[in-house]
Amino acid sequence: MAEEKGPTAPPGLKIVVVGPTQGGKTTVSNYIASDEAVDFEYPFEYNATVGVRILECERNLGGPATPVEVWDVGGSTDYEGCWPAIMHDAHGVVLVYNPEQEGQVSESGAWYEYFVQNNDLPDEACVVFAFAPNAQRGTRQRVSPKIEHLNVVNISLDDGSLVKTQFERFLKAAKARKDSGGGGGEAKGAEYK
Ligand SMILES: Nc1nc2c(ncn2[C@@H]2O[C@H](COP(=O)(O)OP(=O)(O)OP(=O)(O)O)[C@@H](O)[C@H]2O)c(=O)[nH]1
Ligand SMILES: [Mg+2]
Repeated sequence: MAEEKGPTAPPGLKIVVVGPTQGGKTTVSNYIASDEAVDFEYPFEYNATVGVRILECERNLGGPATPVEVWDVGGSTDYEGCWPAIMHDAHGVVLVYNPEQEGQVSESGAWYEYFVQNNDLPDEACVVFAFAPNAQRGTRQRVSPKIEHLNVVNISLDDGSLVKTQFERFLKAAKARKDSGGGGGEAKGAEYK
């Protein structure tokens, strides 16, 4: 029989993937939530995400496997009304934009302000993937001055494994923050002893 539990924090991590429309959020989300050593897809068909999709996976971050929810948010501002609910209890934000699209470079700053700063998340709770699908490795990509102090990782379609490594490192840090009772999620502003 299930043991009755006290009001403890849920065991998992909630990660919200945001950024301008067609920046590559769904592409990156599918990749980071997959358990297979898949690579980014060829050929590619774009379908706008309506509202939000939630992908569930488990990751070994030390100790028992950690359940991870990846919330892939549609980039259209039509769903803006849902954003506060989407951000509720989030432990981290993955910001994805296409650095070869001028509009997306400046928009990425606004996404950071809304989803990270306005939610009182620390900058460490945000990783940025600048996704230029067909860029040559080593190409210097454009970054908005508002987010250049963050961990900005340049990726192309050849960089699937780099995304996985960076995401795992990001999750480990998010788990450490959560376990120590700080930096977002249900632990925000609370003191756990
Ligand atoms: N996986 C993949 N992505 C590509 C390819 N070619 C282009 N892309 C990029 O992927 C982008 C859109 O993909 P999505 O991941 O669906 O974009 P999104 O950010 O989820 O878009 P919304 O859901 O509308 O907010 C395209 O606009 C291209 O920049 C390709 O061959 N494979
Ligand atoms: Mg999408």
